[in-house]
Amino acid sequence: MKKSILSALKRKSDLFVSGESISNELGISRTAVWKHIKALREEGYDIESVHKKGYRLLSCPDILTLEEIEEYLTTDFIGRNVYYFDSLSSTNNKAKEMALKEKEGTIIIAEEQTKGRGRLGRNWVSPKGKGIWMSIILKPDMIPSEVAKLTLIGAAAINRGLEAMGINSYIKWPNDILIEDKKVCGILTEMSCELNMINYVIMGIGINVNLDKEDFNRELKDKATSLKLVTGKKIDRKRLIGNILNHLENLYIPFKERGDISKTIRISREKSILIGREIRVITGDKELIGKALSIDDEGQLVVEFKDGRVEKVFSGEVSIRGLKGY
Ligand code: BTX
Repeated sequence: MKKSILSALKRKSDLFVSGESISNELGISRTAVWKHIKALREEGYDIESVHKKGYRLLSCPDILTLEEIEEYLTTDFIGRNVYYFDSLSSTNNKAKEMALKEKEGTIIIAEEQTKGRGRLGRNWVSPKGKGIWMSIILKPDMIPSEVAKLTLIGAAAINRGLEAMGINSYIKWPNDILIEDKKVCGILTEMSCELNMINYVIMGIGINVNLDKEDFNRELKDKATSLKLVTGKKIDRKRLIGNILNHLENLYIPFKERGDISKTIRISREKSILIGREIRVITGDKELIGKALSIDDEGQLVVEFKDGRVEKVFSGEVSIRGLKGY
């Protein structure tokens, strides 16, 4: 009901809607309308009420509920079911708890994470209200070894979503997005599978949107940045989520239906920060130095090592030589 009232107010944008018309349209009492208006105000909606005129929506809060992001979505299923939390330990953990019974495309968003995770048990800084900390539940019908490609699809979608906001970024294969050589976003893809089938995949995306300098601790201040810091202005998180999810669905569908990742690969190559650079490849406790030559059609990084061997790296840790922390 609260959602219907909000839609009625949004439909009229800056005009008044009378309490009577809302109560007639929805078949509820005027007192009930008032109660829902009060609840909306508590969520941060600025609603003016004027005697004999009714209610007028003055502004919406900067929150990432479905009601707030859906006007930016053109997707069929990704982001059409949203679970929104004020605080979670990790959206990936929550998504895992829910994944089996939720439909594909469901997303879990939190305003803050108290134990946000990176790869290999590393920590992901996720301060309240300043980023996009979300996990997307996907259920592709394919063999588990294909899952690494989903991270590339996620990275390409984020790159395109940022571009739609006028922000240029680079992809550090396989799971980071960099701007000005600093990390602005990371992807953590996790899955549950049987020998030959995937039960579900959780694509966790963390984007530093409106973080300020003081949100980054000493370890991060030289190697991480936010969209606000690089553009010098506050970025609309709702529009950004919409752009990313729209691109994600466009890139995901051909992959899910036909195994086609050609468009993702094109973006990964065009926006790669690694190709042509000296890199370190870390596998287990081994570290090798080489030059990133290209990304092949399967999404593997082609590296020429110091001894002249040319090999494909499918997943793993890669850092750029000479760049702090990368
Ligand atoms: P990663 O292992 O590639 O990167 C983790 C490393 O990045 C950390 O060790 C630290 O050096 C650095 N780091 C930590 N926080 C930040 C930050 N906010 N910005 C830039 N650098 C940082 C990358 O793992 C994958 C991160 C995924 C995060 C999302 S958020 C939603 C979802 N839920 C969850 O718990 N994780 C994912």
